[in-house]
Amino acid sequence: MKNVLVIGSTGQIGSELTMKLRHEYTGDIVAGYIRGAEPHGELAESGPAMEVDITNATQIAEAVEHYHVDTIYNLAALLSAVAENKPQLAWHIGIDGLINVLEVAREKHCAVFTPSSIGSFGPNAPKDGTPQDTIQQPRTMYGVTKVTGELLSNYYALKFGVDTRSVRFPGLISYVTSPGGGTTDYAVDIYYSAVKGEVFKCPIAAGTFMDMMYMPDALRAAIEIMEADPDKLHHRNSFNIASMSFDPEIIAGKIREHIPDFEMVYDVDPLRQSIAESWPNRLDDTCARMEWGWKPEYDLETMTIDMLDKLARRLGK
Ligand code: AKB
Repeated sequence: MKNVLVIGSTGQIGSELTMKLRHEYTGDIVAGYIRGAEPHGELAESGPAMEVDITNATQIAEAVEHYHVDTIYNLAALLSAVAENKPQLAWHIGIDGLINVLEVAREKHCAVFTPSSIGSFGPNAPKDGTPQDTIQQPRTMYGVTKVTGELLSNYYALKFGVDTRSVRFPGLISYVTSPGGGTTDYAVDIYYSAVKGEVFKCPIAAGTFMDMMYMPDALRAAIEIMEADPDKLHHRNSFNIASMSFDPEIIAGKIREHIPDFEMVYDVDPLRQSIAESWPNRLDDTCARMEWGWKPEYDLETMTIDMLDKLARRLGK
């Protein structure tokens, strides 16, 4: 049995992770939300929900006490492009919020998962096969909060024995909840355009490679890392994980294998393009594979088949 608090439960990852945790564990899986982003439908009806704003330490502590929470999934964050426009808010949520979570976890003995990202690397990290341990000097506020979050989480593990763990997520692709404000969002939006029969305007230039992952693999990673045997973990915050890397031409070509008249034109967004160019092309995830048995199940082909099928059903196409 596990009692889990998911902070940011109505976001892109949270909405699916909360439901998966409810299917896998018998305890209370609490959907933490902020005002204006309340859970609806199955998420609201299938388990407890509570207002938990990550910037409000009292709300976090109350939820943890009330539900005897042993594990916190901290999914509150502004994605990379939005964070560049609101850097102070990105820091407030990403770091002041994280300190709140870590302090409650220290006092109440909770384990904590806080995702990092490919965005924690900057232009001077090796671009291909980016190693687990290498230079992390991001040029974005999103990346600054991710690197700081990794260091802070490791600090709480070493200094106070808080069981903090994390993975560096690639761009996540899902047909359930849209991301919003990320640099990798185009790889979700392209499927919507293809299924709707629209011409896709791509904000990222041809030849720009980034790591991507299908949501079912990402959810499994978030659960498996928290269940991993701690004695086998040499790293904690945060593990490189990878499953596929492509540029806009490759994903468009893959979609055309299924929808031959799909059209894409380029309308490059300078902000997103500069962020994408500062990120790795492809991470090396050997340490995750060796330390806790990480293995992705989806590649571009199997993800594309599933995305097109599920989206066609959802959009009635
Ligand atoms: C973003 O694009 O900001 C995120 C990420 C890669 O962390 N999807």
